[in-house]
Amino acid sequence: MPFYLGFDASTQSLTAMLIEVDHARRGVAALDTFRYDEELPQYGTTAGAIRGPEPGVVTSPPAMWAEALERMIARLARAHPREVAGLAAIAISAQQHGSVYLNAGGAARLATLDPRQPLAPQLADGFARPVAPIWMDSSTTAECEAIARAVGGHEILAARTGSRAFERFTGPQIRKWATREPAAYAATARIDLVSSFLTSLLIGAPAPVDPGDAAGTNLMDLSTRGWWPEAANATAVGLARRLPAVVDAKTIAGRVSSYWQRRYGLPAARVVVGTGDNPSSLIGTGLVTAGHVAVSLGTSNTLFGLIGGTRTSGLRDGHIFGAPTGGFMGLTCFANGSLVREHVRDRYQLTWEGFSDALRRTPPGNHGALMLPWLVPEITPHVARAEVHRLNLDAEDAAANVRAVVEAQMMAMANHTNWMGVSIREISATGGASANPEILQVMADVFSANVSRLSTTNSACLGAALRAAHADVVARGGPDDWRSVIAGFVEPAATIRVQASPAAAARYVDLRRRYAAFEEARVGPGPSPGAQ
Ligand code: XUL
Repeated sequence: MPFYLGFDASTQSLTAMLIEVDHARRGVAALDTFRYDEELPQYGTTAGAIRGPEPGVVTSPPAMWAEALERMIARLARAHPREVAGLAAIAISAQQHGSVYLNAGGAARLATLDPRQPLAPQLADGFARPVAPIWMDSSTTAECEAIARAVGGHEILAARTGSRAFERFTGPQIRKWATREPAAYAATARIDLVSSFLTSLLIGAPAPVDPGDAAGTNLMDLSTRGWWPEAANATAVGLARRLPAVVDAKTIAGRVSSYWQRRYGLPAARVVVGTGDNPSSLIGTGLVTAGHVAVSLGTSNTLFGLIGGTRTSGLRDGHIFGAPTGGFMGLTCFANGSLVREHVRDRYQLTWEGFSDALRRTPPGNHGALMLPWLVPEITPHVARAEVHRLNLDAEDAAANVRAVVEAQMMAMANHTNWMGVSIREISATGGASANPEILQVMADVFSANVSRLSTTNSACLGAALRAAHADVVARGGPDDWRSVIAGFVEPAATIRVQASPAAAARYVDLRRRYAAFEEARVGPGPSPGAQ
């Protein structure tokens, strides 16, 4: 009776989900999560990250991720020995864009880890760079422009790689490191994405990346699903040989290494190539066919769905990534997600129940009050510095400010996803805040769509476990059939299904236009895709 294990290494926490996939029994056998700040305080992170020293710089310690992985495996082996012994395959989902820099010793050490010793200290001198820049970093505007200029402009970069140059993308981050620290870059043997770093730790060898995560680098050619030499050359000298291979998303990267087998009694289970949290959520929300989108309300807010073709012309706000199902997915990402919701809750000394109550007590449209809640530099639209703006809104009115934040997040998502060319009638909501029906009601009204919440809010982690199951079935010679793999796992929770109120939806037609004008007045229409 096979069990499958998915890990989701998100910005703030590591989650593990064990699922059982059998004809008779299908379901979640175990779920465990821990927050880095609380369980590994010695790394000094806040919400999993370290800000500064320069403005816009946001990093995490990769050693913390390695230690978190080991602690989680130890916990699972202790608490669920039967399921762990029956593991057939494992897959990683991880925050996208972050990069881990190993020196030659670090890359070689993967294969020679001593099972009598903990993992993190054995890697300590293997990092060419002790920190990993993560997706919240917004410090590479100059590098974005330089890379775009070198390949012929943002529009060409978008057409080839699925995105114009974005500050958090791995390519601009690598360029900054390589130009500022040339000696350390020269000593870098390998640059991993977070997903391939953790997968490498599991298999004890350098792991590849899939086209979902590789597309978040500004370095992958969508048409070949391999690295684009021009972009690699525009980014850093000798980059291509330092990058992991890009392979199909159902590739088995290796087997669980002897380190984990000997230290924690894991079987030699298959390990599937890892992917980003958004491609993984695509599976975990059951979006294996086009025409349906998901909104994830996590540290970042993202809206994504499968798309037909690649629609890259004029691509300014969003991204095209490879999808785990083999085609392409569109995605738009907003940096001001859960941190903003938590900030308003705390600023007005509310509980989450009080937050919901504020939404219940205020009318859709908020009497015309608007807010631009950019507490951290925003990705969509591009806002370089944290700033908050209010219009017709009293900063002391707690309830109106709660509604203004939620409406702003939903209107920004609705306005900035037109490029996907999908008419949005059905939304699957996921991520922590999707547990809140009042937030989902605002989503339904703003998008004028039906919203359903799936029974898990951990869709990235579920997606990882399902990817493990799918790749294992295919590796055993079974059918490449996503529908049968996800069946029974991604049904919408019966309890939460929200419909738009026609009256409220009508009010947002005008308010969305006013929100767009307010936004444009503050940031301008943004860099044109052709601008250099
Ligand atoms: C997507 C993005 C975030 C991260 C963190 O482009 O930057 O969603 O993957 O979750």
